[in-house]
Amino acid sequence: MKAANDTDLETTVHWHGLQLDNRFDGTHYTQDPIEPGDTFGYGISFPDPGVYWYHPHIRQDHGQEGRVQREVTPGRSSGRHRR
Ligand SMILES: [Cu+2]
Repeated sequence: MKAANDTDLETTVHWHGLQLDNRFDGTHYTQDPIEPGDTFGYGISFPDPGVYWYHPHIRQDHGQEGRVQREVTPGRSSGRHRR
């Protein structure tokens, strides 16, 4: 997922409910901010059905957030519970 910062504030995108590399977590502890006009590529995937959410980490986030819903695909295993 590519995040494009079209605002005039630096930001990151913080993900909730995903297992991901720390460098893609999107907090200021793990990532340098995305400067206005820049982009950042997040290496994320959604192997399990569910609802996930994300929001910007900036000083004034104005309650902005988004959701990602990964639906169950009939006949397809997530691969996480195979033996
Ligand atoms: Cu968060």
